[in-house]
Amino acid sequence: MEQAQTQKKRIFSGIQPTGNLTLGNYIGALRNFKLLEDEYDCLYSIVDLHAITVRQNPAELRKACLRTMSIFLASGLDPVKNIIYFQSQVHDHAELAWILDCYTYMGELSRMTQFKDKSQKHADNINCGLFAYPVLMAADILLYQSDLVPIGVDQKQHLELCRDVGQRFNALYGDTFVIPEGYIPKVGAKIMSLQEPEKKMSKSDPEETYVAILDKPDVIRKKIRRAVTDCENRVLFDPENRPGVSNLMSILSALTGSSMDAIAAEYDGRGYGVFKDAVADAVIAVLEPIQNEYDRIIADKAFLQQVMESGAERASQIAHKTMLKVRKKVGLAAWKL
Ligand code: ATP
Ligand code: LTN
Repeated sequence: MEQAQTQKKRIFSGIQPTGNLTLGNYIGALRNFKLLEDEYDCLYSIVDLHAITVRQNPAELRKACLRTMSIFLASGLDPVKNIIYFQSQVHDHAELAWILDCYTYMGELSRMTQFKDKSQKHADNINCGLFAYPVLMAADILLYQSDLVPIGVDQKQHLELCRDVGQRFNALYGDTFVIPEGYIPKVGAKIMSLQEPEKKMSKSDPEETYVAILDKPDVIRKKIRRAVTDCENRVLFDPENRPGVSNLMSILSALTGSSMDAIAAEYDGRGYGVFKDAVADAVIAVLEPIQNEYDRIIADKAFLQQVMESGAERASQIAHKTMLKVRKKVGLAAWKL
């Protein structure tokens, strides 16, 4: 008798459909999704419930959801190998988040740096969803019994919280959830703003601070040429003292695989103009093919609809199993799922 095939490990990650996806999202998260699709069982979600923790224009949000899904597909993710879907179309996310809210402490959530940052940015709308955002993220991950979570370094604190809540639940009720590990890239886990290189590149900041995945080549070149560096004209990796040039070196290294030493050896002494053009060339070489695919995919609404429906259905099947287990453990009616 042939042995049953061993189950592949599972991956879950999510990206918010807010604004334009950036080069930071691509290097820190999206391109790793593709690298992992053969070795793992992967779910990639467009986390629209997370997006509404800050005010969104409804029509714009719906479009951004489709744009984000099209970018996932254009970057090469296979919708058969991977489950690609909208978070809000699998109701179990919200249900598990509510249950886990009851196992998460106010003190834990008050310490989250993203909550502190976003409360400052949106001082007129510090809502409960923004506060409980990391619990919904924990629910996303735990719902699928995920082993690995590809993220940029800014999400490390949220992943720690997810592990803590999962472990707390397991300790109370016996093994229920797989406790996940993060998958954070060695280079490019935190791409910085082009204008304020001490800050993370973020899609909700002004246009000139980021390269969007969909920026056309001339715009990419212009933005990189205008990126803040310093007046020393040296191409040396030193994030503390030369954050701007070090950020550009990280981008080049992440996209070409060259080491920082090799980049310094090639470009130091040749001036920032030559170096910035090389960075722009590397970014364009990676993004242009994605943009061409994107134009084709975003126009194919029937295909998008089919990916969306089958993704939600496949995700729901896995999610339901966990929910049944969780409902039994906490004492909720569990026979009607
Ligand atoms: P926002 O600015 O709207 O808060 P964001 O740009 O941080 O959003 P998310 O949707 O929250 O984007 O993040 C999606 C993924 O991209 C996460 O895994 C996150 O860690 C990663 N990521 C985001 N920005 C960067 C960055 N500058 N460098 C590396 N990874 C990043
Ligand atoms: N919180 C993440 C997006 C996100 C996520 C997830 C990432 C929501 N759920 C689950 C990994 C796994 C962010 O703001 N970048």
